[in-house]
Amino acid sequence: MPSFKVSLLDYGAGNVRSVRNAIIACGYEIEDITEPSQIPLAKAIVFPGVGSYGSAMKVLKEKGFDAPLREYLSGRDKPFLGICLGMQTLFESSDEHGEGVDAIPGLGVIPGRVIKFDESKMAVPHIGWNGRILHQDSPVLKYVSADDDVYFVHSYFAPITDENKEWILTSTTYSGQSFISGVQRGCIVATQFHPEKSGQTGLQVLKGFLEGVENGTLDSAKQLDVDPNIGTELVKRIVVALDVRTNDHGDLVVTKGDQYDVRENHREGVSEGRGGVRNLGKPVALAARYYMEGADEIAFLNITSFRQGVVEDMPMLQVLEEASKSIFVPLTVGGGIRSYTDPVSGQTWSALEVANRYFRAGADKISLGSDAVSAAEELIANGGEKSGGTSIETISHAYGAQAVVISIDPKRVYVADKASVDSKHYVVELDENDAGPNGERFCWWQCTVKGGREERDICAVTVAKACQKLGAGEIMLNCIDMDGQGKGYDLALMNAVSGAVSIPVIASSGAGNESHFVQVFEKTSVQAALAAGMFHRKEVEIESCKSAMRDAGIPARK
Ligand code: 1PR
Repeated sequence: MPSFKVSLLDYGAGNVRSVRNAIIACGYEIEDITEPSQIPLAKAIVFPGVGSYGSAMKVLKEKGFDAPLREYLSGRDKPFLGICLGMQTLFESSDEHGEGVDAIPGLGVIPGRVIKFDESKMAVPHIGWNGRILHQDSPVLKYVSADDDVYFVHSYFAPITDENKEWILTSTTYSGQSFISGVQRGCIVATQFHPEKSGQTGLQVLKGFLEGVENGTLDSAKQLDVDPNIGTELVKRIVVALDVRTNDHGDLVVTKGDQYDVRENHREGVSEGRGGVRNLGKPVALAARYYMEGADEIAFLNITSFRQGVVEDMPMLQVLEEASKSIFVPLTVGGGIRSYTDPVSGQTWSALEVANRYFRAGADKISLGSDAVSAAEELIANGGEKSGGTSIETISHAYGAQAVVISIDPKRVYVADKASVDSKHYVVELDENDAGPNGERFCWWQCTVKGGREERDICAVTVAKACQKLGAGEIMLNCIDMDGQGKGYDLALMNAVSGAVSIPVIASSGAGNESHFVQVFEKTSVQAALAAGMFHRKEVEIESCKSAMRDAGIPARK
């Protein structure tokens, strides 16, 4: 039985539920720090950072936590674990929300300034699984092997300098940029990566920290010699999507569309008319299976939430609460996230308030579909001027760009003559084997909303660029034509959008076998590939996709 409770410094802006669940999974109880007076009495403080640097430091100051926290850290003899932003705040300042002299001051425990990745050289944020180079032999890492990848999601990093070198526990490289991915001096430990989202490896890091506190060996780390020529690389992610909706009996089931039609039809033994909603399993159980089988991320999409307010849609929140108790890789949730007015009471919820419910229920990222198209249309109608009021802007300001995924549902519009298309749409010339039904060699991708039920006069590339400008951190790029066909991804679409934005793109729709993952990573610059049907129908194992990727020289998480 552990001899202490973990003091969790939850300043209320982030999804700390996943950190709670991970600490509990390691067998420890939690005491929330709600008063500054609790800080000096804490046996071990865990500070999970979510959101932006500025908001974190502002809240620490407002709650009177900053001074006692500096005092707690001053002797380096009291156990502390900072996570992501919780590591960055240990430094002197950050360029997030203000560069140079306007930089927001941090706790100033570690020399150095946190700066942004160069988005002209790499996709930003740095999202996904990457390695660690060990600079110290620490009890915190005693249960994990040096080549186990861990999960990162951040746009800012702490550079290695002569002044902070002795703090480095681990370093990581991303597109040639080395950065501090873990620090330790004495009992102060912090990681840029998310142990609570790094699967079993992450839980072992937490276990190493907590055990070091328990048996008093935490400050026994020793410096290691580091080969300056070794680096690490961001692996390509496999995301599993679970399209969720209630079936005709009101049960929440995982279903899968065939070009967004989720009802069974003649192909599946239904003689005539429209069959029931395809039922491929229970959301939490299926997600847990994929987690154990090696999914790098899991996305729940509530595909009929455009019909009713998600605020009333408690089942989806319960799915997240349940799933986040036993699934320790990033969970994205989408479907119905936008502002709402209750038709009966007239009460209004902002998109941020709706998103807050999902984050508090355990989501790491939220996905905006229809509302993202509306936000893009509004930006364009305003001549590119941001209003500050869109769901993308308000949610990414509060939680960081990396917490906002845009789900685009486009369909191909084939044309024989490029000049026949309005110049506002991005038209692409197609390979001969990719031509339209009448041999058309050009196409553009028209966006839809409401699950493909309504077409909008805006193309996928325009929406992607606009949403990046509004603060989105990632694009989940579906394609209605390819959805559920098992013939591979729409490579032309993936290249058109990836070439137009600097944020990561997740390829989606159409995967049918291992070769489609190899193909999309070889022929496009997407950072992740999503599949649904082929996994739900147990046609292909996740691990066989990863081994096909490794055989083709494409990095995949173990
Ligand atoms: O518009 O913000 O309420 O979000 C609705 C969300 O639900 C969007 O992410 C939209 O893509 C999704 N959605 C809505 N209707 C459907 C449908 O199928 N009827 N899912 C639907 C679309 C996207 C993936 C899918 C991949 C891979 N599916 O989840 O699984 O395309 O499929 P495959 O590997 O089987 O080919 P809002």
